[in-house]
Amino acid sequence: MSGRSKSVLLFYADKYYLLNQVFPVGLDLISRHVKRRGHRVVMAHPFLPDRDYKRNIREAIRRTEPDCVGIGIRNLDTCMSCEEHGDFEGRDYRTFYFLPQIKEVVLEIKNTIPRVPVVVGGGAFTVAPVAILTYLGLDYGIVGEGEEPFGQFIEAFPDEEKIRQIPNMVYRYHDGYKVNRRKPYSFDTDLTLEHRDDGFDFALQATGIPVQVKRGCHHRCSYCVEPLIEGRQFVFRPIESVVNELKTMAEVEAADRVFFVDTEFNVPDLRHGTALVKALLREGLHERFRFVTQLIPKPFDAFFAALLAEAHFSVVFSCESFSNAVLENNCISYGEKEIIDAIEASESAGLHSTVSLIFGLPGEDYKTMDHTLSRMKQYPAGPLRDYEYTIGGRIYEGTPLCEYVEKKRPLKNLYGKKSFGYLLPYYFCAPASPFRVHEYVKAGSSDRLCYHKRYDEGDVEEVAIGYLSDHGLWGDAVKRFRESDVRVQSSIYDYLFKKLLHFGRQDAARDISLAILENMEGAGDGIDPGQAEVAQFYLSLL
Ligand code: B12
Ligand code: SF4
Repeated sequence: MSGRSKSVLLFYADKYYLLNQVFPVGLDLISRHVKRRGHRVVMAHPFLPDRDYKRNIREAIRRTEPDCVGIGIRNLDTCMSCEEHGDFEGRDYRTFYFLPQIKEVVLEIKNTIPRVPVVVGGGAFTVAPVAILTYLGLDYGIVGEGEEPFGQFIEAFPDEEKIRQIPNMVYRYHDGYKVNRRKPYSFDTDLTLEHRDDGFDFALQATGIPVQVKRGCHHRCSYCVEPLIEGRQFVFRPIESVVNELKTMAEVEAADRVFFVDTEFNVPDLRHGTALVKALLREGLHERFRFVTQLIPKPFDAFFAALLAEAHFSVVFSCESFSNAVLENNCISYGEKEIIDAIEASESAGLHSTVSLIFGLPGEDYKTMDHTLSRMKQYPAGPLRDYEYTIGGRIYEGTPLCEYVEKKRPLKNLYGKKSFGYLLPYYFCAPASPFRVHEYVKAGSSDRLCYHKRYDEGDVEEVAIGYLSDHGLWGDAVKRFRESDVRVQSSIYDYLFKKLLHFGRQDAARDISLAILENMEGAGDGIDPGQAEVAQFYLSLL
């Protein structure tokens, strides 16, 4: 470390976390790195635990008195054009759009501590850094992998000359911004996240423990931003380092699901994935965890499918379409045959797969949609297979789809608004509008799909209680639990009870058990009666 130890506050500015709790793994890596350089770091969520984000922000600032604030921007929007409960809509599309809320967060931070530097980074930020900094009215950002550059920034600030030398740095320059060249990344094998930030424990149980095995993707699927975020060159993490991390987590974390968060688990070939899965089996980690990851249908074979099944994986195949015309049109590296082979190989191996599709990409017409729908009928959803789909291609800056739209201007297929950096939701959709394509697909497929997420008061309350307990705010967690209705109590009871017990708070554990039992009497339908038995049983343990 150079200079004095600094206090750093990292905000995970993802409001969608209230609906879908994904652990902030990128931010946690940054936190670890900065701590190792000798600084103090606190990670917080601006939208939790209170409904008033301004209060959350002011409270986090009061507690940490930061010398620097980092904001992680993971998602700009949900990439989905037909969200039933979305908060942003236009002609024939509706989605969740997060940037306006992030701007409010920034304004509140700036109002509270105007002299403290704010640095933004994260996957979504990396896609359109200049437009996002302009929109947010901020001076600094970091593109790509942020550990080292963020550490350097903290130590360099306020020396502008030094800041300008930092790789990956984005800063004001003349009338605009300058984006420094990205430094090639390598995994820091000494810096494994063997213990994740406790403040977001709830997410580990909800959507699994994220673990990255490599970075990069060399493909050019028209709509995809991932090569922009992670680069086209692959950077592999030594298998031993992944296995060591998992072995430690097996001891210290309660969650039993691991999500390998690579772009695709099987690019560029099967070698690294095969070596990893064999190591998981050798170490018996498949007996402790279930694993989830995303794959493309090629390269894939029966041997690999069997290996994944043996290691208790379930996989999500990015297939996009069964139509070769659509696949080719979008520079997708596999064809229908490879998709079918992968589906069949998975089924034969007993490997659970989710087939992920996009309807409405360039080249789509009613014939190609009918073809995909007929294949979905031929390979229907069942115990070993699910489908999920989105409609239309979200046009992001720098993607081949964006270049295509710029060049060809297919006006009749464009929905939403073109804006600087393509920040506002903007879609290509053929042969009709997103809503119409959605209707057509729904009529042609009865399989369960996913447009129902919304900010439900009860769910948010559950997440807030989880967050309070993750932050050791026991009194507030118990108070909030007592004030919640029985549905919320029922969903968070198990989690809260175990946390309280783990931290030696028997009285509070008893308190919430008695509260839920009292509330369950006469609660009526919709509440699992088995819950009362669980609470009785837990009480008997105290
Ligand atoms: C795995 C994954 C998932 C998994 C996560 C599983 C889990 N348990 O973690 C699942 C399938 C659940 C998922 C869900 C969603 N995802 Co997703 N996901 C990814 C993926 C492939 C990897 C993310 C990841 O964990 N990377 C590993 C970490 C270590 O890397 P990182 O985040 O980039 O962090 C580094 C840098 O960005 C930087 N950094 C990060 N934060 C900060 C902060 C500061 C201050 C600084 C300086 C730097 C910095 O440093 C970090 C360390 O090097 C990305 C695509 C990608 N390749 O990035 C999409 C991606 C982020 N997801 C995306 C989307 C849209 C979603 C959903 C909204 C989908 C949906 N409709 O439901 C949800 C959102 C859930 C939520 N609440 O956030 C989009 C976002 C697009 C956009 N521009 O808005 C992406 C880019 C995919 C895509 N092709 O478009 N996702
Ligand atoms: S969709 Fe998958 S294979 Fe295609 S570019 Fe994106 S990450 Fe790579």
